[in-house]
Amino acid sequence: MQVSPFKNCGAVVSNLQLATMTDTELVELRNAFTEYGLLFFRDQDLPPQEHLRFANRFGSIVVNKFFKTSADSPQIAEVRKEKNQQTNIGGGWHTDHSYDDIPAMGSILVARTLPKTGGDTQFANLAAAYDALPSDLKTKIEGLRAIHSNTHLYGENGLYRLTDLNEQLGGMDRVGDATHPVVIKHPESGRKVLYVNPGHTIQFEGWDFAESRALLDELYAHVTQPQFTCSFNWLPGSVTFWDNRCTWHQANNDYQGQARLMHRITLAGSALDAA
Ligand SMILES: O=C(O)CCC(=O)C(=O)O
Ligand SMILES: [Fe+2]
Repeated sequence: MQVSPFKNCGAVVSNLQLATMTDTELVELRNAFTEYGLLFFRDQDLPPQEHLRFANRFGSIVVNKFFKTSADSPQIAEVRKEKNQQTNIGGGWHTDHSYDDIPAMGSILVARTLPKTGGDTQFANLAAAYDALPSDLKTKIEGLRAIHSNTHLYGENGLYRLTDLNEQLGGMDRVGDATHPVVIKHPESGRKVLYVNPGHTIQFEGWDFAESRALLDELYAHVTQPQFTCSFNWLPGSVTFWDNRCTWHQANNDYQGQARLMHRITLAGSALDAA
């Protein structure tokens, strides 16, 4: 198994087949996951049952409350865009399930149907972004907590409900909020990480909306600089495994008229403590 840093975030793991890896390789993979928080794999043979088996070897599965699940398994979420559909899932920067009290640890995404071109996924490295924050911003956000929600996306009249993605979504009654520290101590690496994201963070606890908006926008402008982000181009057999506590991602929606289907399994995490 070989682990090579990828652009500005994450690493490519080669010489490893996820479906047949040994327990020793699994330990190495855990270490790489803790170090990089974002791993890319090529040329994998990972049919749904092997996708599930890999997920269960690594952690315990948690099911998304809103996405349709695959006919292969109720534990596999479909990230689907039909040929005639305009809106895609995850088209803006976010991290998965930050609206839960105990957010998901990671997500394992497997390519099933890809457009001829386009449909890359972009990632951001929130540990590196935190480290590089100007010290006055670090001081400003120390000790803050933020409210994360899904109501504005998946609730009645939520953003996604007003698009042609709605047919693929359920769980309108399962919306809710959670609060988390703005700077968390990563549960495994111990690193300080900026834990707010454009998709789900709505405001800082105890702050008004406009004040929150201004600081969130400042933080987001910092994170989305090229030195903290990268783009991954999917090929048949590609798999990506990201840590939701220290990355953001967004799926490019630049392949109108073509279908794209990904299978996602999400792994359960632990409560997040302030750094
Ligand atoms: O389709 C993608 O590339 C990513 C979509 C997404 O946000 C997810 O699977 O969590
Ligand atoms: Fe996502």
